[in-house]
Amino acid sequence: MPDRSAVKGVLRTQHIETPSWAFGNSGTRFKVFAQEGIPRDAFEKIDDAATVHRFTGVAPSVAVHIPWDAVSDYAELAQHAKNAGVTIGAVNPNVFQDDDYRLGSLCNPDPAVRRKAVGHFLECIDIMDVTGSRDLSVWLADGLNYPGQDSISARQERLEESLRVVYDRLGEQQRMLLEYKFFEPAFYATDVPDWGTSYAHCLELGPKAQVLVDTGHHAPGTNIEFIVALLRRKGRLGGFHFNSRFYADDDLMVGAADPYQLFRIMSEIVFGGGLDPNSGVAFMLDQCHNIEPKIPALIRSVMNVQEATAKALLVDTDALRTAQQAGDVLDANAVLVDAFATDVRPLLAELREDMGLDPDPIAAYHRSGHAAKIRAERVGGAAAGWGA
Ligand code: AOS
Ligand code: ZN
Ligand code: ZN
Ligand code: ZN
Repeated sequence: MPDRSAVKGVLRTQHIETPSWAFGNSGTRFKVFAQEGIPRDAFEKIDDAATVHRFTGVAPSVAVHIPWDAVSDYAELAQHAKNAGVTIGAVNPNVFQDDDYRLGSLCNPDPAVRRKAVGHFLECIDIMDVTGSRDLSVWLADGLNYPGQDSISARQERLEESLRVVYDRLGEQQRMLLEYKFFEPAFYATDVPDWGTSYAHCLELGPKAQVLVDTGHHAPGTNIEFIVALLRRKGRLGGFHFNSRFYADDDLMVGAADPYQLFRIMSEIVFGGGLDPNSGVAFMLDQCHNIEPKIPALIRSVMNVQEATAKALLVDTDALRTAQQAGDVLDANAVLVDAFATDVRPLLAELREDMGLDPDPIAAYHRSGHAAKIRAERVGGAAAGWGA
């Protein structure tokens, strides 16, 4: 069995990035339910991310979305993050909320619109230079609603050309993470629908282009851990957008819908050496908390990732290999299931105490009075929410 203190040692080094947009108001196309105490600007979103880090100890960075988090001085934003105890992580360009993008961004048939979208990506890399961010997270809403609407292959060519310009602007230490999603907002064909399309573009672009796996972006029944294992083997797994789904891109808390799937994904990460801080696998959350309070939901999400990771680290790999080599199907499966069935909460409580944290981050947050404090402080301002 893996050694308890070694497991804790690895868990200390796993960092889980929170998304700035999860702290703002969000909703569905039916209704956005406004909450109290919501951040009024990017600075306050960073404060909330720092709060999540303060209680969990393993969420030291926050991803930003531009222009939702646009500010006049990014050095000041980065300094603000530093003072709060976190850093600015991935920069997410937004090329889906402008009238010009009705027919797409990097794949748009109009070269002027493509230039505008590429220009926004380049601006985001300028921001990364200032904030010290490593990753440009690229998700495109590009696609087609109707067969015949545009040429599928011409769009791939435009995509290739546009991504090349962006890729060539990346600095030595910077990367482009290309996210895929099989539908929505386009419903007939999406221009980067699956890991294979993303992987093909990344291969052509070069080693700084890596695939980003959003766990909510697959058809029901897709074996996500297979994708993870394959991309990891090929050295092209840039990271995750974690969330859970019952139906589509639900963006619910990671580990809520199917903790066993999350465990299987994390097991492939462990088997593939993806927890090594040098592996370059970024663990990011991409969630929306439409009806539940946001900060506790993000604390819970970080804990859920930690629990799945702890269980994956507890897999008895020697026993697993022995059973696999002996062709013992049931024993091999039992080794995995045993690890999944282990209650790792005492181990994680101990780890938190080792780190000088409260063993129960959610209870500690509620006791802290922080929710009442931000409710009082943040009255009268317009909340900076999803799509703000
Ligand atoms: C969209 O479905 C993707 O998951 C993107 O990562 C997106 O930028 C993010 O969810 C914010 O809306
Ligand atoms: Zn995502
Ligand atoms: Zn998504
Ligand atoms: Zn999602």
